[in-house]
Amino acid sequence: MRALVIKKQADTFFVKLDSGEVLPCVARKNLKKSGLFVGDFVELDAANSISKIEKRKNLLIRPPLANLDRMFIVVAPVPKPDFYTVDKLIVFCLVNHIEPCLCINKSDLDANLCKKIEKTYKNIVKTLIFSTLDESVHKIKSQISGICALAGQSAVGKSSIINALKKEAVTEVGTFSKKIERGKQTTRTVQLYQFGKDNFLADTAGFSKLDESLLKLDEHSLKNYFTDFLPFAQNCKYSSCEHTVSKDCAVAAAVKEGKIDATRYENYLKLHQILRNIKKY
Ligand SMILES: Nc1nc2c(ncn2[C@@H]2O[C@H](COP(=O)(O)OP(=O)(O)OP(=O)(O)O)[C@@H](O)[C@H]2O)c(=O)[nH]1
Ligand SMILES: [Mg+2]
Ligand SMILES: [Zn+2]
Repeated sequence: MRALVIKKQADTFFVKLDSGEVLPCVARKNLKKSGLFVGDFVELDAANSISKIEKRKNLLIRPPLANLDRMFIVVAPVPKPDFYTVDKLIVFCLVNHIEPCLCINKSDLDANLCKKIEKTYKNIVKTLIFSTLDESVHKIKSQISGICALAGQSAVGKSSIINALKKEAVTEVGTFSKKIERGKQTTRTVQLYQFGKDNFLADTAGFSKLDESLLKLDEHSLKNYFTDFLPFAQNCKYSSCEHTVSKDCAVAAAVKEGKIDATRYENYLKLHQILRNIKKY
């Protein structure tokens, strides 16, 4: 029988069957060793033990989560937006076949700044503007497709989004005693909340300080993941141009003309430099 791991608690894996039923299961020893993660699609044997893991689309380490389809990258007017983190997360998504969606939260605080952020990013990723303080937060619901997770710097409102939508989650998995819940918090378990039949949102506080080494990318290919540079890059004098020096570079020229966002370009240069240095060691 096929199932999806939606929560892990000590040695117990909570799996959702196609019927919608949620079962607590154990995994065969060999699987436990090689690793079994929330987001894994698995096979159950006759005794309801997990006997097989399906091939993964991707696997994230921090937070541990398999088969992520979509990432909601959250920013807000407060705390001051960290666009380096945003741009890095977008690259991370594209490299790992995850669809990025930029969520601009706390629109109640500064609607103009939210619109400005939207203008910069709307041709790069899907963008949503909302506030968790009113109904607009529900815009995110129709975007929850497959296995999704929230990402972004601390205090942008990721947990608030989960809390605003939680009422509508189909399954809130497991009712554990308060004591057990408290004991588990230190291990920072990942949990999938279900919205509709096959759509899930992970409640996690990870990703915010994603390590550049996790991009698993060499600096030469970074330019391909800044999709807003591509139309200009065709006019660089050399097709191998990595847009790091302004001579003969149409991307650098487009930045000067205000056709490419200057902060994005700075973030590109910073990331390019860091990836180049990582490779040396
Ligand atoms: N004004 C306003 N405040 C908000 C909104 N959403 C969240 N907040 C507040 O922002 C603060 C941080 O929210 P959290 O949901 O804890 O942020 P987080 O992203 O989960 O933070 P970490 O768990 O540290 O990564 C809280 O004080 C929330 O009440 C919003 O739409 N408008
Ligand atoms: Mg939180
Ligand atoms: Zn160039």
